[in-house]
Amino acid sequence: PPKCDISKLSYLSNYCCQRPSPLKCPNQELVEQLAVIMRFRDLEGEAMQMLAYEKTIATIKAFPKKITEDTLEEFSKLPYVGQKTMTKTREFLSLGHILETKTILASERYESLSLFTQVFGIGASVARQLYDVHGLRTIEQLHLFYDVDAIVDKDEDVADPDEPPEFRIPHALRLMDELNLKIPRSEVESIRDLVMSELEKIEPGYVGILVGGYRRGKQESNDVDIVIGHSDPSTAKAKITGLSKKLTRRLYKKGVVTNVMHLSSFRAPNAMRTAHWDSLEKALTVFILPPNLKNPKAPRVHRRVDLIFAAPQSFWTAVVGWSGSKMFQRDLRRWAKDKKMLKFDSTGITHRWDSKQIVASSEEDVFRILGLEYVSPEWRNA
Ligand code: DGT
Ligand code: MG
Repeated sequence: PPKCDISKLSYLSNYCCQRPSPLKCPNQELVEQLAVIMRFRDLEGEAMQMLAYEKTIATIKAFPKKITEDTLEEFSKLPYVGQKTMTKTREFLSLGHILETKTILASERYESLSLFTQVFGIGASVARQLYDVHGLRTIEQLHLFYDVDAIVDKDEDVADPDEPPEFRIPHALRLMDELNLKIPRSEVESIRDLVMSELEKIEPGYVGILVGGYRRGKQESNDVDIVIGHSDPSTAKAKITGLSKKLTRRLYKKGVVTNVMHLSSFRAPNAMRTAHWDSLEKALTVFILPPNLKNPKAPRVHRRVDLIFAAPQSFWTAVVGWSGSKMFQRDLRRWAKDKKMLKFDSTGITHRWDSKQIVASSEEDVFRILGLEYVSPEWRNA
């Protein structure tokens, strides 16, 4: 992706999409302490409070100065930095930690709820139910509760040779330790190469861009996100439609895809992610790479891989949307709505008054249409 001129961005803006947000900021430790409180609010279902923390944290990520007694005054004037944040920041400066964070980290409730929500398919409200109603505390107890061994084995008996089995909570529990391992950049690239070579066999001309945290420069990712398009604009739409199913079936037959958790071209009401923000065709899958011929003893690990299929008129908005971060994308929407009377999501940019689409021809074009300075992915870590 092209580089950007960060002197044209400002950490004072109310919108993440106008601020330069690096992967690691000078106040990373404070960010991590506040993130525990944010996470706890999320686990408790306190959406507004969680969002308030998300906004404050995003502001701090773009503040280029180390917060000290000398810079505290300037810090206090930043957007979304209020009295509560100032109290906690002062605690952090004098104690080296935030008192509430310490209490949360020591609580059994936080420990169990965060553990439970690491399982794909278990969101905060189910986790609270497991904790409050069923009295569960540990992963071993979840295994018994969901009858993991019986259900997964039964599934294997009835497996359809053409369709990858749906990834459900018992599968997620069985693979939890593997799926929690971080993915190095080299493996992210191997997964992309494998997907592209399989697409090439279906039909030449497909293009794929690695998005998500990888594109923002993360050394280790939690999953792999790939936006897939086709280079021939006149036939691309037809070549993308239905591709998620075609591709995942092929990869399943090869033993690369082991499960899918969501396969669709529309919003799925019961999707395992909390929200699907666009109407792009996508396949949320579990992969396992074939044995490495150079290193046959290397452990093979199941990985979460999201494949997003975009027709030409959606391609660049899909790349921007799926490159994240979540807060960066959120503020692109907010900016488009508040300032431009436009609607932005990964599917495209449209006029609010007549839903007419404005098609972007590059990533920079997306920013130009929205009336924003271009921000390159490594500065989108809001
Ligand atoms: P990680 O945890 O290392 O995978 O970090 P990210 O930033 O890659 O996070 P991830 O994979 O959850 O999501 C990638 C980006 O895509 C994220 O910044 C926001 C966006 N995103 C995630 N889920 C959806 C979705 O359902 N629809 C749309 N439009 N965007 C999504
Ligand atoms: Mg990702």
